[in-house]
Amino acid sequence: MSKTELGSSRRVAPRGMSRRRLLTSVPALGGLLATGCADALVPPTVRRGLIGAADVLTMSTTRWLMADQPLAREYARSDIAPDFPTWGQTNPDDEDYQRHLREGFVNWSLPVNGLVGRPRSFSLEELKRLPPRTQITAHVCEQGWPAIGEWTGAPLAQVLEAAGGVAPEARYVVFSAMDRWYESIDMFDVAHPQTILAYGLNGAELPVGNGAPLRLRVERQCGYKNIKFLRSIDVVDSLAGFGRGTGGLSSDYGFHWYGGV
Ligand SMILES: Nc1nc2c(c(=O)[nH]1)N[C@H]1C(S)=C(S)[C@@H](COP(=O)(O)O)O[C@H]1N2
Ligand SMILES: [Mo]
Repeated sequence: MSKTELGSSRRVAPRGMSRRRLLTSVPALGGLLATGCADALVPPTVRRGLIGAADVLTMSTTRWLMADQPLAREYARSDIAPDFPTWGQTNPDDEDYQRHLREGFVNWSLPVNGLVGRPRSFSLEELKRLPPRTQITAHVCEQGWPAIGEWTGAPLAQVLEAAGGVAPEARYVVFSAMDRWYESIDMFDVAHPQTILAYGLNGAELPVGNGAPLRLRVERQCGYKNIKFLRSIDVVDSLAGFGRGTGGLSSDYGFHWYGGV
């Protein structure tokens, strides 16, 4: 996929943004900045040249418009796609993954490491015992297809809370997958109520092709940020040490780190 395709899939302002919303966003942004939340405006990785200027402008404008954390649009049951597509990796050949798949994921667990009060692992059952959230949203793949699905999962903020909460110096959450994909998001998206670790799709267990047993749903970002087949989570103050250090496999290969829809 070319960079232009990626760029064109992003909109600077969410649809239906009114002048009033714009104006009420300003004090909210002030609040963001007052809390020292500059990360919310500038990506950790900026590409070279003109497209780098676009990286900064796109993220800062989007975040300015979203300073009060609006929800991504949620749809009706009747809007759900009959067959949610599978895309990219659909069944990692990783040995551990294949074993967990055979065992029905009963021995799988998600380590939550790094800058949390009590680093620990969560079994699927433990994640399901956290207050769940269900949302019918549009998945927008940067490669040109959207699909509406109903996702159920544990809000990421709840998971981190159950791990003792995040330290003040935490800046990003890094997600590693069983197919060696990794991605990261900043605390602004971590805190959003629609950012969930999903174990269900359309009222059923998350299918293998869609990332079983657990995937990220970060509804205000493109398809590629919604990482499937989660292996572990790290709460960090720096993205160095993961892959090529840009904060994701996609950004390692030249995509914008911030995939705002
Ligand atoms: N681990 C992992 N996560 C991934 C991918 C992948 O190949 N591996 N593909 C990404 C892309 S580009 C998209 S569009 C969505 C596709 O999700 P789906 O298979 O549920 O449609 O997953 C994203 N997350
Ligand atoms: Mo995608």
